[in-house]
Amino acid sequence: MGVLTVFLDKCTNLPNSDLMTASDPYVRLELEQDNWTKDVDYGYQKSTTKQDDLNPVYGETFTFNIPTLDNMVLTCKIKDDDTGSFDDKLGWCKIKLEELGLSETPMEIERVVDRNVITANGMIFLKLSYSEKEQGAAGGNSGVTDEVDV
Ligand SMILES: [Ca+2]
Ligand SMILES: [Ca+2]
Ligand SMILES: [Ca+2]
Repeated sequence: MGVLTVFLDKCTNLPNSDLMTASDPYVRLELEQDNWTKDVDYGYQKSTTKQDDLNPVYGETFTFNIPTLDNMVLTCKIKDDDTGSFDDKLGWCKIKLEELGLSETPMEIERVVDRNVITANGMIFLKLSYSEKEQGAAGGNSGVTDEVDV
């Protein structure tokens, strides 16, 4: 097993979708293995919501336990928190992890999430790293598996 670490830095120039105030953006990180035959879902994680902020700074770290980077796709969806109605979409991007050559040293990634002609594009800024972690590899106790409470 390995561990994918996603450091969500910030977003910039997000579109506004609220009438009297600015958008209240949060980021939903979805991880999926996009296979030829059958896709494998590795779930999603959500950032906090930043109230009335089109340039939200998060500084939040998320980890996913995954067996490999092969065919892995990280989808970032940015949405506006709207109580009482469906959350508006503010932007999204798909990042193919296999092509990046990730290592344990965090790699800075910036992607367009909302393409604009006149104004600046909406962007997301992340740092991604991946480490292959051996399970239960503490000393030479072969045959003994560490139990981890979740
Ligand atoms: Ca809205
Ligand atoms: Ca708002
Ligand atoms: Ca809102």
